[in-house]
Amino acid sequence: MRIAVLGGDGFCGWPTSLHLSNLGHDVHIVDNLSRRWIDTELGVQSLTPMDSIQERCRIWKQVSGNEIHFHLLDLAKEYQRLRLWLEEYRPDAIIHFAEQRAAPYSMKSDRHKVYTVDNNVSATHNLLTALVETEIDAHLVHLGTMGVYGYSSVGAAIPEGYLDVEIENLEGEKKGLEILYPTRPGSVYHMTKSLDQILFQFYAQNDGLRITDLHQGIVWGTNTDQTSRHEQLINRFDYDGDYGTVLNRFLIQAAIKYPLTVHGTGGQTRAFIHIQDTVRCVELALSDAPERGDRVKIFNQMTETHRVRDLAEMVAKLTGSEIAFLPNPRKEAAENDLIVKNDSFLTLGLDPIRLESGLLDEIVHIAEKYAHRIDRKHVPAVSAWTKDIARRVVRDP
Ligand code: NAD
Ligand code: USQ
Repeated sequence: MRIAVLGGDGFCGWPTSLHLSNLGHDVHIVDNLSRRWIDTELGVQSLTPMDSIQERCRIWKQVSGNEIHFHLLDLAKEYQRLRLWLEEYRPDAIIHFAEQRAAPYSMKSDRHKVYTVDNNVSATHNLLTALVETEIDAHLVHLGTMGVYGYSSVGAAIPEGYLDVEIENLEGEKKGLEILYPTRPGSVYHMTKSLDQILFQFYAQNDGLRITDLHQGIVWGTNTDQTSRHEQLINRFDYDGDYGTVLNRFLIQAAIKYPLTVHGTGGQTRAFIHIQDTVRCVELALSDAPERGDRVKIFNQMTETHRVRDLAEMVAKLTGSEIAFLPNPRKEAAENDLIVKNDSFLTLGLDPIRLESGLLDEIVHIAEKYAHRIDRKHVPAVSAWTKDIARRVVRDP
């Protein structure tokens, strides 16, 4: 297939591009490199040394013999170029990773909120309307998030997208209705992913677009089979207070003897998936495309759930680190349970990598190896969800 990977220079997009290219697909990365600019804005860099996207593609060709093409294009701001690009390349499938993905970055200031909404909602909508206009019947696979649902426990499993409810009509008769499982996003970033869901529902229903939305948990780990093939193919690894995700942050904190930064009691339960399983899930989703006229297919893309304090204890046990319980910079439930249905991918053949088996390897081969690249001042998470919370944020545990 000819596959467009939008956001293919990012943490999930790069290993996915390599994985699909390795399977023999003709891969075209489209990216505006905004994530690299945001590193510059924040004064941070990936823990792992990343080459330019052009250099990465050159090395991949050398290692595999396969070509990955790179196209510099802003999906949110360059609608006409996007349409022309689609008309010229006519992909069979499109994987859409191209959004601002950090919740803390999206809550930093009013400017960051505006940027995140403008970028994410416009990118998704521009893509959908361009597909309609060009009459390209590509299967669109979008990376959404588990966090659209919020974390208020009701003791029931989160289904894969839809909920059957019963309502009473004016005659007092009970009628069945299928609705999108209700969202309750916990950040401006997560809110944009909830808005994406409505855009997908509309374009699938109105124009017959074929869409799969992957509601992914927190991705951990760094390398995949393909990024490990050459040191210059290494994946990015974010550790700073805005873009670093919780488990990857604990791993680098352990490597530099920084107390593990647990927000609040650490009673937050979240869904996780290894980056190797992310790329496999995208492959599986591509093999199971919806037909024209189908509702949006929604998969929960996660393999296990953990409480933040349990993760900190696991890392502390492996490394001897201290744990610091800090005032939470976010507005979120202090404690929650989380049960998630993920039958679709298991049925399609996913055999998940478990956290216990991969953690030590990640500490030794990534966190400790590149510890000299860490700037300690960028480790604290200081982006506060409200002005009140900002007054209580701790900058140095
Ligand atoms: P990332 O920031 O590393 O990659 C996103 C890429 O998209 C970057 O290369 C960026 O330059 C590009 N991009 C952003 N806006 C663009 C635009 N307007 N036009 C063109 N390119 C643009 O993020 P990631 O961690 O790889 O996440 C990819 C997707 O997966 C995101 O949509 C995110 O919401 C979702 N996701 C990520 C995680 C995670 O833990 N990393 C978990 C669940 C879901
Ligand atoms: N947390 C800590 N200490 C830290 C960092 C985070 O206790 O040093 C806590 C947070 O308060 C939160 C939890 O860990 O309760 C998860 O935070 P995170 O930054 O790892 O994850 P999140 O903000 O939810 O966002 C990440 C990705 C996002 C993706 C989402 C999947 O950045 O792109 O959509 O995970 S999910 O969480 O399932 O919505």
